[in-house]
Amino acid sequence: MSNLTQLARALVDLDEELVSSLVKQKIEAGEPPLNIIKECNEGMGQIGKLFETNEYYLSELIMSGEILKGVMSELEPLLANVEKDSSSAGVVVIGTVKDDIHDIGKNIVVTLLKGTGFEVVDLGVDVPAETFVKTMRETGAKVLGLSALLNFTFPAMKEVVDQLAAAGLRDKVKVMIGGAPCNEEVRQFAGADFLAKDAATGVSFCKQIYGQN
Ligand code: B12
Repeated sequence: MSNLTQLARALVDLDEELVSSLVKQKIEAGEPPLNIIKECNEGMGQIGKLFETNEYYLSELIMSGEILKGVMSELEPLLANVEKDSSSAGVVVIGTVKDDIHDIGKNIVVTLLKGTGFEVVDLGVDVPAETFVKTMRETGAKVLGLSALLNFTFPAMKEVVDQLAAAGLRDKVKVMIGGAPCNEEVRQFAGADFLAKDAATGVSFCKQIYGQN
């Protein structure tokens, strides 16, 4: 834990005031918002580890989520301005899969996509596979983003992909997945097209699919 930055460390300590003042300082110093998010993610990862080893409990997890939401409310206006030049770049449907209510990462992706000119249909959290499929059919979107942070919700991602196939939509839709514990193995298991390790990579993928790169 010793190599954490001061900001990540403050987050792990759940020191809301220090986190807030460090973020403000960084914004004023012109630090890119995505770098600030990256630092925060390092802290969140560490909090996750402390939770796993029973040094932190659910209350600390909740608190960390609240602090991070505060950081995001500071950063959102800046993210929305990352790239303003494009008109409607395309439609992207996104949501957190069934039985999973983690949404901070997904919301970052939504903000970045909107800031890049995409029209985003955000289905929220705990979204059943049927809702994803219905929305893909209705919107004709070419990209579907699924977020999952719990190992036991990986099958829910696979369920969405399977139901897309059953509905005859699989070859019309590119599925990208994200969320801290997702890796290449999970992507293969779910049958998704793309694994995004961070929000910016997800946006690049959408640009690629909609032919902007
Ligand atoms: C905050 C938090 C919570 C908050 C969530 C608040 C909220 N509104 O989201 C609360 C307290 C509610 C919570 C609850 C639980 N949590 Co929790 N939680 C976390 C924690 C500490 C941080 C998550 C976070 O917001 N990270 C910051 C964001 C910015 O990162 P991110 O989500 O990964 O997103 C980035 C990328 O992954 C990517 N991305 C994410 N989604 C997507 C989607 C697409 C399409 C794309 C392109 C990109 C993308 O972009 C983002 C920005 O770059 C993690 C620890 C960790 N390592 O992540 C545990 C963690 C995810 N939780 C965990 C657990 C176990 C739980 C609970 C089961 C605890 C319990 N006993 O009740 C419950 C489950 C509730 C439920 N049914 O969903 C475990 C999961 C273990 C596992 N792999 O299965 C973790 C990993 C902690 C741990 N190490 O044990 N949690």
